[in-house]
Amino acid sequence: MVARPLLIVFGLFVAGLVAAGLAPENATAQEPLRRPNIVVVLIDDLRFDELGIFGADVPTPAIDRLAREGVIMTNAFVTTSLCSPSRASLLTGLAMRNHGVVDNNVPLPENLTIFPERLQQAGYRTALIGKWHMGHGADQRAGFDHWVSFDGQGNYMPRDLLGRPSMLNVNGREVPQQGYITDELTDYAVEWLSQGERVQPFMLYIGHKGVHAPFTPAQRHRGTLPAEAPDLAGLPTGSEPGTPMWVQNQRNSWHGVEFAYHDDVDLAEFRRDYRETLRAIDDSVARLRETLERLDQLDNTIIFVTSDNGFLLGEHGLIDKRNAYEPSMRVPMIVWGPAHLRASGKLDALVANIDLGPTILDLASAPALDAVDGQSFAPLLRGETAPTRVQLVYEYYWEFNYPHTPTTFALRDERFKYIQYHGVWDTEELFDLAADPHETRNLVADPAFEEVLIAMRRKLFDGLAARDGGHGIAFSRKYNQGAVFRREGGSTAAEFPERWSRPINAEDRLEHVFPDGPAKPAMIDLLNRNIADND
Ligand SMILES: [Ca+2]
Repeated sequence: MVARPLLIVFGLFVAGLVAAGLAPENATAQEPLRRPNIVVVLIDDLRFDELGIFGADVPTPAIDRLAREGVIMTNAFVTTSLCSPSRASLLTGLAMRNHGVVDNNVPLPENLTIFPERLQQAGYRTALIGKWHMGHGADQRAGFDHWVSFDGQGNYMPRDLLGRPSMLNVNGREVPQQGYITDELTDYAVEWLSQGERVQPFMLYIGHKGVHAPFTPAQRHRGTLPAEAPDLAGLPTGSEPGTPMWVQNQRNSWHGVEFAYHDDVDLAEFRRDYRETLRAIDDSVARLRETLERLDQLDNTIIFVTSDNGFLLGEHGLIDKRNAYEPSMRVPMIVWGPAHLRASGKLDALVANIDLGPTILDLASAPALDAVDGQSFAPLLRGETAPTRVQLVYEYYWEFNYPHTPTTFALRDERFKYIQYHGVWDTEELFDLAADPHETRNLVADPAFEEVLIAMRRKLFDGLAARDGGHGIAFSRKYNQGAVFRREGGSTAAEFPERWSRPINAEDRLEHVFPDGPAKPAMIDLLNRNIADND
């Protein structure tokens, strides 16, 4: 495999390398392998199941068609469920603790290499069109030959909520936004695709503003879908025994169903708006496909459709993302490219946002990134057998502006998920996803799962080690008190778990001194006896 990137980059030497037996098996001296174009459609906050093909009541025919003709990664996750940190992971292949974009305010460090830079080195033309959203400003970044972006979250419409014009940075020029953002970004993408000479492969990274809240559908889609409340039957309500206190408290907050966005959000209308906003993105995918077809580039293009994080729609009594529950950390991942990918249908391997860059570089036969936490799943897409990821480490760092979600560390393997909260006085969580896929039964206090708990705690700590082997927490400068309001007359603060209730001088009052394990009860006994002897 070492020779392959060289072979592809330096096409002039193809014949010689083929003679030396170093060519890919499906290339011949007469017909050198064409390097695929890459299109990444990054949708914001799209949960794993909110597409027509997954049964959602929203027409997404263009994305559904890509999924039907391509590959659906059924176990795709983010290693951090927040816009900027996840976007940094998508571009660098690094986990949050290693790229340092710990919240939505921190810029991507300039010294980090992103996968588009490697594509440029391999002869690709590259474009970022849409949301960058790491730090503030919209200035062009290394790795992109063409740049159309906006500050932060951007705006759906040409004026923001304060009436100020929405501005785009188009290759360094300040250009006012003219219309609805999803359509306008698509216009820019179509224009760029249409301009290129066909001697170089290209990579288009289109980062949509949609479907981020507050959901704002295109005018043509408003009122096109019914407002139906999500069916939450069988899903966690946030009142199950063993539910963390922070979850119960968040219910009546900016990110809870009782006081969502400090408003009286109706979940049925909320989801309708979400879905109607998604429709313009499906239109965008259709236009990009038509454009590639018109340019005779479709067959030589691999298209990724994914999201930077999931989104809760009432599960656990919550909305939004950030937490390590499945609807938050699970994302759609569709890969289309029948001419290049032998796999089709559904692939169940565990993949993550940190794998996107390594996978694209692998498919493009471009040089790999020097240091990554992700791994390529291109072999699976090519229909080869390859070792797959056995576990995912998840991390989210507390943000002062949304203080309801604590710093969260989690370990997810194919069966279990263990979640640990840092910096708060609260319970851990352990779920058996095979028996309880919706995470309704916290097994952390179940003696039958004690060994699993102990092993996962250890694996999580080891997995969270930074590149220097250490563990660190970073945070952002506080600039206001954050969204701290509570609804008048709403829920009061949560009670502590009953299992933590103790009388004075309980036998196990010092149990926190010892690590959990078979030896612990005897050690507690011994300690109690020693204390009694010394009385
Ligand atoms: Ca997001």
